[in-house]
Amino acid sequence: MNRQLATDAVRDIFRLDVLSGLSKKNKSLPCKYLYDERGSQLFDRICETDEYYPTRTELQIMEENADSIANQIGERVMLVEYGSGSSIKTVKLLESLRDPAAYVPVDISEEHLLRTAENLRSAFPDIAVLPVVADFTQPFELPKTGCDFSHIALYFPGSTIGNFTPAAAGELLEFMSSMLGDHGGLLIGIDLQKSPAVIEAAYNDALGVTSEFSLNLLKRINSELDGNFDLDQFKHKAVYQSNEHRIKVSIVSGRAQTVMIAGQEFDFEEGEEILTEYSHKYTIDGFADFAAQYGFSLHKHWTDPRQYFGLLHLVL
Ligand code: AVJ
Repeated sequence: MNRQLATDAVRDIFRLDVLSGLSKKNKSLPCKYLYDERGSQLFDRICETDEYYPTRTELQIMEENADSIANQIGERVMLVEYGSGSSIKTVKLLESLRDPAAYVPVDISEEHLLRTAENLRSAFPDIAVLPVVADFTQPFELPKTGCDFSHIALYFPGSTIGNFTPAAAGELLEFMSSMLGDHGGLLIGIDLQKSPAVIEAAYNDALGVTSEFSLNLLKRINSELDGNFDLDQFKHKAVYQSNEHRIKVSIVSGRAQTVMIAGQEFDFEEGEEILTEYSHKYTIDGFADFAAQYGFSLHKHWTDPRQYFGLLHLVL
């Protein structure tokens, strides 16, 4: 497939997903579409806000346990990262691993991915950096490579698993286990349950970066799908749902209004919400039990002194 056809196909799927999500009684949009070029940049800025603790906490855990993590993962690994974004934490991991053979970042945001891959190539000339542009929620192929590696380690940091409903997270774990075969393991970051006030603040930063990140999805629909969302008439909202142990992020219509997208009309009532993201919070034991249903067992885990975040090494 040439590049233009590939781009058109991606655009078609985006349009179909948006039109079907907004046609439902409870409107929703898939959170993976938050990460266009601008969205990926905004996410990096979210990680810099005072309130958003997950990224810096996970990084701190990696820094303080680098040797122990590297020992668990083993030598000559092919590290496959799901949803690599800017690979901030990966640099730390690649530095600590023993003689890593290859790094395969997988991400939906092509430009961002290729730029990051280029930077890592110059920083780590001895590691084969093999980026894959893919939606990792769908099965994808690992790159064919001449480099010899002894096993695969899947790296799924950032608590991205939290965006999945338990059913979808289960499917992903199943797919991961099929990719791993008998060897290798999964190093996964999960955001832990804690005071709802701390969690809610992380998704409602005072500078409004998270709000801009959410509303950027409407901007993207306007420019890529010929939409006419009036961005001043929609608001970001994030609340913690204690029973489900999750943050629910939505975009709320400020008034009754009609929006045109790709030639179709969508009516909004005042206060009507578009669900854009869930971010589920787990306990270490809760997640280990969950993953056990898909054949994984918890080998070792690391956390921070406040127990805000967990990094788990699971093997089949
Ligand atoms: C990248 C999915 C982990 O759920 O915390 C951050 C995304 N959304 N602020 C999260 C996000 C709003 C983030 N993940």
